[in-house]
Amino acid sequence: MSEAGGGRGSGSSVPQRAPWSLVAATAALCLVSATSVWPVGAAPMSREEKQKLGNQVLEMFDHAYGNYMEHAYPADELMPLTCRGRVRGQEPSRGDVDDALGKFSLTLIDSLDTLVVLNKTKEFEDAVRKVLRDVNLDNDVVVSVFETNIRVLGGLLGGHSLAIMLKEKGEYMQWYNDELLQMAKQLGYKLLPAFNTTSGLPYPRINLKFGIRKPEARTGTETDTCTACAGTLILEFAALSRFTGATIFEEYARKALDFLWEKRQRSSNLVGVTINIHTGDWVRKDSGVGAGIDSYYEYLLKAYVLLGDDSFLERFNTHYDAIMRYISQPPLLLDVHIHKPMLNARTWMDALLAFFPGLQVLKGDIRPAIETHEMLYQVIKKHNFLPEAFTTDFRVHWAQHPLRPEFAESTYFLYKATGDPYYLEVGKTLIENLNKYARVPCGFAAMKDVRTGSHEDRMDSFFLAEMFKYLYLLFADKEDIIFDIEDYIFTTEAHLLPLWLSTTNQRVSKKNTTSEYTELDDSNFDWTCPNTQILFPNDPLYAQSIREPLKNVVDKSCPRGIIRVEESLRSGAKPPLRARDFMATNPDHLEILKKMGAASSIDAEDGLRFMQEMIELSSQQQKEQQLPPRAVQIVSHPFFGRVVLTAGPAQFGPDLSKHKETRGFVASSKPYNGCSELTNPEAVMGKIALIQRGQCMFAEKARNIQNAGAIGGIVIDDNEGSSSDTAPLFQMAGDGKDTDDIKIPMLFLFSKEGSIILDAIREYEEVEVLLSDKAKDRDPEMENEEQPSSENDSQSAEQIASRSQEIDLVDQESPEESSVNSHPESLSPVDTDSAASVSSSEQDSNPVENLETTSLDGECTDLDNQLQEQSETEEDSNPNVSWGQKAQPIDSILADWNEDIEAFEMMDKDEL
Ligand code: DMJ
Repeated sequence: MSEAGGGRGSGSSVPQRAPWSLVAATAALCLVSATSVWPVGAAPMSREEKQKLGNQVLEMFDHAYGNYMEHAYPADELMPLTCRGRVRGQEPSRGDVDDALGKFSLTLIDSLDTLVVLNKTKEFEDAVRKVLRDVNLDNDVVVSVFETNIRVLGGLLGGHSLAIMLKEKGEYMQWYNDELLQMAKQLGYKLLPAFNTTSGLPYPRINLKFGIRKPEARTGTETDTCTACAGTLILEFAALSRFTGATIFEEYARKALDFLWEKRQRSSNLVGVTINIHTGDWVRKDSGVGAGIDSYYEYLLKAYVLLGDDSFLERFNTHYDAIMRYISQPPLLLDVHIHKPMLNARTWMDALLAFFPGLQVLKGDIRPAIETHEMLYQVIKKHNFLPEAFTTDFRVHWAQHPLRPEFAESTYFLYKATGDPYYLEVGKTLIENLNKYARVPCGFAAMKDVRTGSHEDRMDSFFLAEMFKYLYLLFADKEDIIFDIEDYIFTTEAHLLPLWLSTTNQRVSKKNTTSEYTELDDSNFDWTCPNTQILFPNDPLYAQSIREPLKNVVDKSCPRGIIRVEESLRSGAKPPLRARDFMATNPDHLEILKKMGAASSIDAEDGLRFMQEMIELSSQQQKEQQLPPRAVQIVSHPFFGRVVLTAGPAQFGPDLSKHKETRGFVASSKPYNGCSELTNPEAVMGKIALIQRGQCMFAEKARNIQNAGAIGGIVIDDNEGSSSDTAPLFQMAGDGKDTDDIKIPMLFLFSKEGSIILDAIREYEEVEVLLSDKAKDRDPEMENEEQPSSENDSQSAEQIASRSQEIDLVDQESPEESSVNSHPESLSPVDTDSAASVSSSEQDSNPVENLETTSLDGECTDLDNQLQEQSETEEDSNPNVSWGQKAQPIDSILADWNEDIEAFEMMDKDEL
């Protein structure tokens, strides 16, 4: 028995499965049985190929983990472009996303159980020793309760679970005496003050040292939290209780879940995205399965699997029924309003929902899982990664991609459920894309913009906790893993908790809520495991037959609500007026508008959608005035195209999306500000000139370097520390005059990105770059090279990074000679080029609308025409046809919809 209490300590005997664990076993059965019986028909992947891919995953993990340990540890995360650790307070704040960083070596803790899954037992043992030796959980830092729970508490518990497994096997971890569990318990107690609310819902943040609400804590005034933030605790907290015997953790997590359940919207059985932790009122009443809610649903089902408590399954099934009724519009999953669940609340989806097909597999509902997964895969095939948000017509809505693992997770579970080798091919594509587009000499860098292929200086800890686990397991056979993965459940961060916890320390009192579930529809259970036999009715091509119609869904899609429009066409109903077609001069349109919101709910639905579309259309039109971001790709040794920097466009000079990219070596101009005739034309002739921002207009700089024979220019920001990670996209304005004479492309880099180039020049002298609208495939030379052994490259990158810290910028001469003046206070009082505009695309706070509009409209002409014809025919035959019976004045309709409109506007502003 461990010191911590009655939990299963390291000396316990082999765990027994709980009687109810048939449930988990059954779910597991769903996952494994299909694998072994997959019939001939699909092209299987050979064992050799699977092993090759598994080894590739191992090598990639080594590259990510090795670089973190070498260049970032003990910092929380690696910054893979500058090859150093991200230490909170030492980098410009990124807002909420930094709340995961608690100065507790986050990536190391999050990676612990991945090491064991990947068979790196020795490294695991070393890592555990480092955690015990170095990690301090008592820092004066305000952290997210949710992130700390899933990543750190979950990481420690996953590490403990596998440490005791290894100890029991008798070879490794023989010295281990529940030390990780003790740390987990210490952390658990640190999180408990967050639950000090009347509702039992936790505050979103807590100070690790000072808790909450004390002046030193600097937190505790928040009133809202997200549903997932309050509803994603039960697995870790219950595991902590059951491992240690201290029931308080499980009790608190249950209480929060009970409260959320009570607050569900009773008519729709849906929950909103954010809730007031004091009053329990829904603050955001939109509801989906992605950002803000996702893991609440996941934890209800998994709590049932781990704890065997029927009430969790009943709640999950009730919610699932509502999700399938309102949110699921296969293959799409679209947010709706909790009070008006027939109304879509958005016309875009976020990347976090990619976990949902995996959850549907656990539920046993395979068909929609296959459909949604296939749709997501089509989006990935178009953009190489899943953008943070994309519209229902599959345009990029928010172009970032922080190497999220959800799609890999669903791919793994779908493979386990279907055994279809197609999913192995999907995994192979994910591996290829990661190596091709995200791999940098010092790790893997998040994508700043999937359209340009530019990078961001971040490698989130979940990349190691989740991505490598799921990818490795996808290709692994049972014998490739040193323990039975079926004995564990994955938390939302893919940490492993043993199923035997269900029968350990069950002393927590459970609320008897049976009577609350009377509305449950039994048909829910038709889909649960083990019904995969029915789902795969002797048809080896079942999964393929579900995917096939979706193969071209991305390229051939029609904007918004495809399915509902088609349905209305089929049923002979009049097609709704779409905002993009609306003309204020068309009397028919005005008539339709007047009638919207009248008695029938269809009219109201159309009206609300119309308003929503209008708002989106207008914000889209505003965004379309903005130029999209550009890319500066370093193509010379040792980068070979692997580092892609986000660059701001110029409102003058050639448009890089229409012209061929410009490739050339870089040279600093003299004077470095480029504000007068260059004194070193021989140095910049035929090259891409580097110029510092400030002192004159951008167009003037462009003319000066062009006159000196430069083929392009890169303006580097003189505001020290500025970075595309934290600043909105910047575009360089012209000088208000005719700029047609400027024939060379000009791009803008913030200081951090600029210093990567300047440091590369110091290191390698000859630095060649590509200026383009989108990163190009890396050099074939690079492909022939070994995968970066990391050593040379990362050493160089490290040197560059440390060099960049050392730059002491004193005058305005060439950086090669002296350095760059980057002190903001030394700016000339007339910083004329600061007249440049800042793009409103502000990626960090507002999604960027994709400007590559493709030819979607053209592709949809047929359907549009059909709709138009149908509409005309009906109008001809029945000129009095009306969509609503009781017309309301537009003002009153608008008043009715006011709340929804505000919600739409808010949603548009919200970050994921
Ligand atoms: C992970 O930290 C967890 O999976 C969480 O539930 C939400 N998503 C991130 C990774 O995208």
